[in-house]
Amino acid sequence: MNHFEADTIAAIATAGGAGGIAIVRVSGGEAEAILKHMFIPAVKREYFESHRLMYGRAVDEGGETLDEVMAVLMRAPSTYTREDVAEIHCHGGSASANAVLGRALALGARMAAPGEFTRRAFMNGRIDLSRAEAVMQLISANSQAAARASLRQLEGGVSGFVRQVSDRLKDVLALLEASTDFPEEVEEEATAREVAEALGKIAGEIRRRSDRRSARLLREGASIVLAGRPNVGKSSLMNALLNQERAIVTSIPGTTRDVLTERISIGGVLAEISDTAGQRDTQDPIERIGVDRAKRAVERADVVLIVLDAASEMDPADAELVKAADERAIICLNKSDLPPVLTAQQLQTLTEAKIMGISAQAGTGLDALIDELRRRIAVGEENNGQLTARRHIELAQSAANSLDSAVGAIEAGMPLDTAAIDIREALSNLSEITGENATEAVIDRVFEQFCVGK
Ligand SMILES: Nc1nc2c(ncn2[C@@H]2O[C@H](COP(=O)(O)OP(=O)(O)OP(=O)(O)O)[C@@H](O)[C@H]2O)c(=O)[nH]1
Ligand SMILES: [Mg+2]
Repeated sequence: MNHFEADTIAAIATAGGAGGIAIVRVSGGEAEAILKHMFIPAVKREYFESHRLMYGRAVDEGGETLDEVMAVLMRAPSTYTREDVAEIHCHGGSASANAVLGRALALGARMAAPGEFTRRAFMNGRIDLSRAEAVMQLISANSQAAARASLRQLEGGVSGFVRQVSDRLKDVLALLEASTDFPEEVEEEATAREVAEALGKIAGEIRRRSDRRSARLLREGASIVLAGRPNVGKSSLMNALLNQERAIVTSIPGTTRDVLTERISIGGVLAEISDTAGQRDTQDPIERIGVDRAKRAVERADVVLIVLDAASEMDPADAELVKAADERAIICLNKSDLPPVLTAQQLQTLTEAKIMGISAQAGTGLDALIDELRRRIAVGEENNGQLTARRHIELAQSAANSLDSAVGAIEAGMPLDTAAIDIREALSNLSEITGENATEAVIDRVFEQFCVGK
């Protein structure tokens, strides 16, 4: 891609609100001239050395001090945008940064659109589209795991994967073309088998990398919901897992009325844990709403902790929950500090779900429970390099589907060039991930989601 002619843009690059420093960023051909007009270094100098931080004053057109600042001029091409970039580090809060930005605009810069700095990095060929999206994801990452995944993309994980898979598909395509161009020299049936096998393998790899569940876990975190009849100790367990007295605990059944959600980090994956109202038939209209909300929370959960009271007989509400337990469920047999009435052996005859004995009050069994939760919501190492952006996943899945249909065509004994069409389709989807053949509209949509100043 060529360096493209553009005007000079400016924006506040740091988040709004109070803070130690705020940074005004200017990028484009006029960045140096603008900086020299509005910044007076404490140590007088004619020439601004590139990439060197200078202390001084930002001044208005009359030479009055706007703020005491640090400034740096970074000459192209070793900059974020590959254009000349100036950054002025002002005192935090919006007043000073706004005054400095206002001055840069008065000197001829234009206010940057959302994501425009990163868009320029893309247009100037410094990063591909998937890396630009990684920048955005990193900014909004809300857990260590999400940040790590974004960083891997930023380091080119997605681009590398796309390149590697595309190269292999091109090899397969070459093989197909040889067999259709010189049918007399190629063993058609052996080629077909070889191609189908290679395509199936590639499709599988693409699918593993574009697993929707792992992507959602990385992006949004997992949701863990506590469910159970009243008074079994759901709120006590919530507090024990959070290590704080968050939910109200009493011996009165029906204490919790609403869904109460808190965030915790389990093995670097962000999780939202929700305490819910005890599930029972009730005449109390408020409690009934709470029970409905509890049921809906359970439907959406990644993991459901079904809490039972080990010190009392199972009642019909317990039985219903145990019967409904699916692969997301962990049955927590709580109050194991009391003399046992309901046992794990009894439950095993009713459900396949994992059963764990715990005491929310005494704290026993909680480490094992947390380990189990960690295993359930972990995004496995085999998903190292997992695509996390929705756009990438959609494109990767379409590519995998095209490859499946190529395999289908070959297995149905159709001519090999039918498969070639599907492979080209898959290649086109893959190249859209890195933006090689992304349309202006796709590019616009990607950068629209950025914040101003990035
Ligand atoms: N002995 C013992 N008592 C417990 C344990 N966990 C909770 N309790 C007691 O059980 C009672 C109910 O606890 P909660 O945590 O409020 O129960 P809940 O399931 O949230 O109840 P609702 O909000 O009414 O649905 C309280 O008196 C707790 O102290 C436990 O592990 N052992
Ligand atoms: Mg409760």
